[in-house]
Amino acid sequence: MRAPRPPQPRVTALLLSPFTPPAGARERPPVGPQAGWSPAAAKGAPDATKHADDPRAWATLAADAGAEWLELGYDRAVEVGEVRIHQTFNPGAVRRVEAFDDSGKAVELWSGVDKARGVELKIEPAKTVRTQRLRIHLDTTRISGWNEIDAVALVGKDLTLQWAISARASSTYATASAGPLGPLVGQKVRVEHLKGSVTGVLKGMHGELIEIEGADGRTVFVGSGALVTLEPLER
Ligand SMILES: [Ca+2]
Repeated sequence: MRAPRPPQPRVTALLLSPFTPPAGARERPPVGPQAGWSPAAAKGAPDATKHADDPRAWATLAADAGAEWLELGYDRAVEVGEVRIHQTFNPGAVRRVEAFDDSGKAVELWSGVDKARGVELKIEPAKTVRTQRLRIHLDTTRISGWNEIDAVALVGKDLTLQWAISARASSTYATASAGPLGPLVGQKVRVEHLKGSVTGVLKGMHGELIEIEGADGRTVFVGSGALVTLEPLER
């Protein structure tokens, strides 16, 4: 008589959603959370090649998903004289720029259509706002293909120029390294693992670790060896 087989893990997401790269996906996706096209690529002075798809610039996960944003932090608060956005690939998708004032309130500096679509988009706000945090809103359906941003300068009315020291974004192509889970990145999922379960947004996969952001804002990593099921809650 043969010993009963141990229960096999059910990995429903992997079975239901075999990995198919999105149309137009790059041939060699980056690997790891620090990989190319991450929000961090928009920190510092411009270093990406102009008019080129370059991992030294930030790119969204999907090329033409619609509303996306990039938020940048600076060392010192200044009264905004100018914002210079370096759009190094498929420029023209920026639709609005906001600055967060000292109280944390978002103040619109500019909104409209970037008709020039040059590498450098210069915004000179009419109003006076003191800030050290900017948010750049894009409508990626305006210009097809990835709309990459290499760097954003905050120029003060005192003529000081600063490059960003921190950055975060609505999405990033860096998470394309999630491999088979790629199609589910950014979606709400329920993960059952050997010690319980967690519900939250799938942020990506880093080696053997699956990153989930819970509703309370806490980030949880589940080792793929401990994964029992991972199922999308939304389609
Ligand atoms: Ca850069």
